[in-house]
Amino acid sequence: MASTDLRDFIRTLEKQGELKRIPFEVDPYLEITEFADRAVKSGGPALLFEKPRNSRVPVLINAFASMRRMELALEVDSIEDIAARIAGFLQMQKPEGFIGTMKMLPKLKELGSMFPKKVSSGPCKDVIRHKDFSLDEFPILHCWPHDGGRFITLPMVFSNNPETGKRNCGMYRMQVFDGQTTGMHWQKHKQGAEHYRRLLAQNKEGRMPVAVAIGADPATMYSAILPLPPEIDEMMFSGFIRGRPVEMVKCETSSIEVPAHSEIVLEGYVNLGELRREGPFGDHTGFYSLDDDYPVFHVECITHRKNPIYAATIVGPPPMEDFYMGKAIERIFLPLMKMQLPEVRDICMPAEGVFHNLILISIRKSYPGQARKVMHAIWGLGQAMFSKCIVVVDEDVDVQNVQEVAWKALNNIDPQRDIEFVTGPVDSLDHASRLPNFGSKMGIDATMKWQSEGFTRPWPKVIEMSPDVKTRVDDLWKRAGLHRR
Ligand SMILES: Cc1cc2nc3c(=O)[nH]c(=O)nc-3n(C[C@H](O)[C@H](O)[C@H](O)COP(=O)(O)O)c2cc1C
Ligand SMILES: [Mn+2]
Repeated sequence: MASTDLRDFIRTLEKQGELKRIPFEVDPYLEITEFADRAVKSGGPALLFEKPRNSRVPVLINAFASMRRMELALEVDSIEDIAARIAGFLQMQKPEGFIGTMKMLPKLKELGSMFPKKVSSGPCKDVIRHKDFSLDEFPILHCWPHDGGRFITLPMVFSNNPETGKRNCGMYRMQVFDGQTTGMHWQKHKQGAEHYRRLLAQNKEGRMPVAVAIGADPATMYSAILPLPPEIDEMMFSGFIRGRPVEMVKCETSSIEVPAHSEIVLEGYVNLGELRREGPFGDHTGFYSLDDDYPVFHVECITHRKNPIYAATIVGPPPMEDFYMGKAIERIFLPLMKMQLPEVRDICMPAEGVFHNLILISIRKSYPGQARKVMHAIWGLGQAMFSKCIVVVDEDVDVQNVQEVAWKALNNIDPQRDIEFVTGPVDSLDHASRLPNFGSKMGIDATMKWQSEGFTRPWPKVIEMSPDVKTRVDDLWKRAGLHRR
């Protein structure tokens, strides 16, 4: 049964030995970061700080910070199970006869459970505060020494597309400016920014309603980071993962809906045209992202549960919690990518590549130039457009083994011939590109080169010992008293 809310998930983590409570005072100013960083880098548990300094609200951090915790969050034995379920739907065929139709019913029921369910109230309305509230009551982290301030780091930011009315939920950090005001760091390419642009085009003076939920059931929190196509509702995807609809409740001050089981909800608006300096922020690249102008979020009303719990994460030099969240994205989206690019066998985004800097991809090559076709397809595929370096290898290379990729790819390339540069949009966090959001990207065709690609020299085999010799030496090895390999 899917977790109902954050508390349910905390109980699960605790039962599985995946959570440590910290019963004494720790400072949300830098100290919690140092705890979380050490924990994730040493394979430690999720942390629940029961007494953050200057707040009565406990802080949960690193709840997703290992593959095991990602599996518990998404209630699967392996993240591949979700990929397999998606593949099952993509390969669904028209049923044959009565028995075929009957066999399909569970799948249809599964589809029915995806859709969010509107409810009239929920625990997030336990306490409703229209005035006399302040963000200072919450233990919002000051993450790194040179950060521009305190940042809400794990928010689910809800807005509606002004043209289609469709909902979007994205995770965009929010810098606290004062008790009622924050930044809204939706980057240019993201859906929140698109809604803002559409509204601004219609009405330069108006307001854009926005609601921010902090802490909910883990699948719903997680769905906020998924790179879904713009018109796909993250809440529906969460329902699909959970096998149970997400219950949504209307805000007090706008028609935006938020998960009814949220811990904390900030309701408010963004003034169209109002920008303010945001940052710097110690980011998931491992560098401080530079300060820049971003929209401003004004909080009008806060609703929360009785004794709310504040959910947070920190990002920084990899690997951090977001690496595990991203690894799950890599696995979940592979079947969808394969639908567009059937030659793809596997992909890997190593931690050091911080997602957008490096994608390793293995393909089954069937025609000349196919590796380059795959690169260009990836540069045209949603947020994968940010991929700064794409390395394409043949299917015999295990891309999950970065050492194997480095060894084979570097042997296989003639750099001038096999590296292709393109220019286009780059990640907003890229600090090296010639311009913000615009720069160059590189694809490396490290597949074996064919005659039909103009390569006429012979291509050598990889060295391997013959199996009979291996077996013989297994015995001799033991006779020699050497340890078995
Ligand atoms: C911890 C964390 C923090 C993030 N912070 C931001 C951010 O500040 N701004 C941003 O544009 N994207 C941020 N992202 C990435 C977006 O959540 C992600 O690109 C998401 O797919 C955007 O959703 P959208 O396509 O609905 O806009 C963050 C992701 C994580 C995991
Ligand atoms: Mn979206």
